[in-house]
Amino acid sequence: MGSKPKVVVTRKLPEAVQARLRRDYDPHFNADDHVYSTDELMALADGADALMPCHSEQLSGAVIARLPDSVKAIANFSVGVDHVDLDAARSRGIIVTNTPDVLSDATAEIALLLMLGAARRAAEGDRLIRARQWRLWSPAFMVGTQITGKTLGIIGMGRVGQVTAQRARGFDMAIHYHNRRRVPAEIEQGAVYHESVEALMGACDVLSLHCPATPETRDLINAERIEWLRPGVILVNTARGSLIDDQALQAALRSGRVAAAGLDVYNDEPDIHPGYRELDNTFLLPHIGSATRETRDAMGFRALDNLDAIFAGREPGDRVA
Ligand code: 8YV
Repeated sequence: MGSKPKVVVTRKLPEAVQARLRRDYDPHFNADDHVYSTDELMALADGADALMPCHSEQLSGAVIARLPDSVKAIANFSVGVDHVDLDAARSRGIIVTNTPDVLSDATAEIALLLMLGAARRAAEGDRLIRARQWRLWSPAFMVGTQITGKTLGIIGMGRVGQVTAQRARGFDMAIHYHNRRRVPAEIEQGAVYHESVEALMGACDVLSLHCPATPETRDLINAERIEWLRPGVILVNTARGSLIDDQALQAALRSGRVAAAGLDVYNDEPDIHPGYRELDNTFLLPHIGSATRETRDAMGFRALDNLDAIFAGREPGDRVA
């Protein structure tokens, strides 16, 4: 091959990933790591061979329609691809890839952190101390819920769901799950399959969301389905904000129908629904599921493996369109 392929890297990536990009490609880096407007992205894409975006870039059908013909690939630095209109990419012959597997451990860690943080009122305790409001200790003080030995319901038994189940077994949790299809016994490891979301919801003490954001899963947790939950359930979301109807969840958190929620993802990030901030029984993180040094490197290398395959004329390992 003659000149190196031009790649627009939309956000700041780890140094080791940028070094490999410099070695093998002609990269454009985003010096101050701001989120590009569509016009900026189009100007940068002019003459580029590929984009390497994050979930912060909304590559809607209209945006993809405007991409120059030079762009042959979109190698996402993310496992979720709900920010990309895959049909639009397909219709323009643009190959799209993602980065599965490499963020499952990190994301499952955050799911467990949220579970524990919500159940044991971690954020509330932290706030109390910082505000110099901790005045007494009493057996009745800050009593939470124990997760040990409880039943964990997992919606979406994909890679992250499976690792979360495995870690939760360390807390002697019984695993129940719903998935589009039942998974094989060696993956199930004794987990109880529920054919419907509603049946699962009535069977668990903690519910953790791990399914992709699609039109079908939008508002999966809505007012109607919340009625199926066991009173006092703990809800955890490390998948996507669109799975939750914010108003409905906040009403359930206010009434205690849902005891607490641990959330890492939201609708309209970072301008999340303000109601979550007002509630004491929410444990909130700013979309850091995969934010570890190890995982960020691995995501970048995985995206680059996909680009390498594409520009070598091979089928990329993680093609989603
Ligand atoms: C990433 C994620 O940090 O990979 C995903 O789908 O949600 C996050 O863990 C982000 O998407 C990177 O673009």
